[in-house]
Amino acid sequence: MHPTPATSPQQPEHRPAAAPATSATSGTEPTANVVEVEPTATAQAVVPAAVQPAAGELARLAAQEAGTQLTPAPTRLGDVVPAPEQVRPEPAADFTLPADTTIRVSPDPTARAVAERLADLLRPATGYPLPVVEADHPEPAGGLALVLAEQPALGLEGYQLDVTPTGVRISAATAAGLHHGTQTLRQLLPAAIESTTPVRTTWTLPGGSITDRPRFPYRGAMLDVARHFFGVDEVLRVIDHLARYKLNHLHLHLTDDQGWRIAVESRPRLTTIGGSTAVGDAPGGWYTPADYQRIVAYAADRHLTVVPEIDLPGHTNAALTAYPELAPDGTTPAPYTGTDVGFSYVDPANARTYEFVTDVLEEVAARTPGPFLHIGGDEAFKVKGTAYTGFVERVQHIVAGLGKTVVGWHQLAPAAHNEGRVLQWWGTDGADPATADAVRRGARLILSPGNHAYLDMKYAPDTPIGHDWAGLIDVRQAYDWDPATQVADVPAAAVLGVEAPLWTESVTSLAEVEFMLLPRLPAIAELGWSPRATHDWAAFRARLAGQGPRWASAGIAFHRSPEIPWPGSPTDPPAASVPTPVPRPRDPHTGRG
Ligand code: TNX
Repeated sequence: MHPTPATSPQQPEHRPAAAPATSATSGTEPTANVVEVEPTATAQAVVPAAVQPAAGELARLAAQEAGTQLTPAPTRLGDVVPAPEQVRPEPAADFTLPADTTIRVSPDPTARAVAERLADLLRPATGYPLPVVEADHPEPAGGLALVLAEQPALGLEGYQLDVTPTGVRISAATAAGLHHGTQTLRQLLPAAIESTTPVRTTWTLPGGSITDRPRFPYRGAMLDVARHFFGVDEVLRVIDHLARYKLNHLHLHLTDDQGWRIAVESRPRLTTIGGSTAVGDAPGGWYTPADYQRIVAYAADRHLTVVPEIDLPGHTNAALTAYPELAPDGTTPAPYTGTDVGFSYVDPANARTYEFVTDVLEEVAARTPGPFLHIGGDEAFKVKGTAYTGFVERVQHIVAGLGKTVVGWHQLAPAAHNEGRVLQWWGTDGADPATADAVRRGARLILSPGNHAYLDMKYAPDTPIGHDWAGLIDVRQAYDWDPATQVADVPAAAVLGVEAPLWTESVTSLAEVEFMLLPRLPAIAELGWSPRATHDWAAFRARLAGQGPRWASAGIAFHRSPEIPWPGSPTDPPAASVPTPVPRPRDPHTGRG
């Protein structure tokens, strides 16, 4: 590792000058980890076109190991995660991309942007030029067509994909639908399509039609950038992973006791002081307005909405180190780099607290194009009863005044209803009368049950990072639940969707993020997208297995769960005994290695 100045072009986000950047600088290292995959028996790797950015030690190991041991099978039309609503294979209708493939697209800027993104995805591995051409009535004509057209049955995010001997056509009523269709197209190509360098192979798609649309409108993942800070480039890579599985929201947990990560121009010390720390001895850091804008824009290009969280009234030690006048006793607390929760809070009885909250939320709202502002509300153990509900009601009111929809952890439930408010359920026993009551009063729910969707839980007792307070979560545990019936006395109609949170007390690098996300994130994504009728563990694990070679091709670290039949020759050792590239163990309390 080498220290990276905060002004390095690859690190536009701010880091405190004194803190040597370690884990988060991994994206800047030159590397020799170009993935050499054997995509099919006939494929040959071509000389790498460019040096690729490193994804860290873990990713290197994962790519090397999985790339050599996972032999992808030919892709069938139904081999898509999340499972599409309808799949109609036509075995005689396979189509092979010619080297002169053109992407024809309806003359609409948002559709064109989807076509450009598709070309960006397909160019590295194919090495084809893939020009994008607008046409009033795009036809595949021996290539690819993206057609924007009225199709009420497909809704806001659905698409239709047809592979015929004359090409591939994706049609949708919205650019979001076209985008999801391109993610399906990507999965229908051989796994080597994920290679970052050209691969010589036959780019054949299985023939037939897919008609698809999501079960729930909200499908998200959360990244905690407060306990450990992740730079812009790392967040962008996480966005790529979310987009693959048709998620449409990225929730950023931007503030906590250990660090404040978003610049607020009217309260500069929040970041210069509050942003300088993280768990253990890890470097701090924060996003400038331009950094945050880059994240929001990159997400929007992939049809993801950013949901910023400013956690209040608890989880505020970092804010209090910067603005101690908000602390209940007015004294400056020591910076906190441990992993306890529930001790800090802004004073709900102090008028300046609400000025502070207004200043912060106003700026964050102004920079956030999406409709949601997340105000946390969890584990404020020292703000009880009406002090807590009164605080929440005032903050909900501030959010509404900014034209945003309030989201908060389900501890918000006892507070009065506020038009449109959304509670994020993270319980583990599926019953909570206060939440059910809030739903009766009009709240909608995002489901993140701790014992299924918490991606900071360990996979198994020997998983070297992560927690186990909500249990161990391997892939089946992540997959085997139903958002429509998860919380007692909450009707399916009140469920907005699902979200997989990744808390990062023990997660210190991009490779560790990927290791915890994959392969569980696709399980949660499938619960949010696919019709319940497709829910079937045996079928899911077989489809998920096909994603392994794709991650390997792309150099993405993942956990080789023994529950999944990762492809490989019969002589390979069983997955459980394959040495899995795992993060080194850490002290669960300090987060230190
Ligand atoms: C609980 S879940 C928290 C977080 C921790 C997490 C660790 C929730 C709303 N609060 O502060 O990081 O557990 O699993």
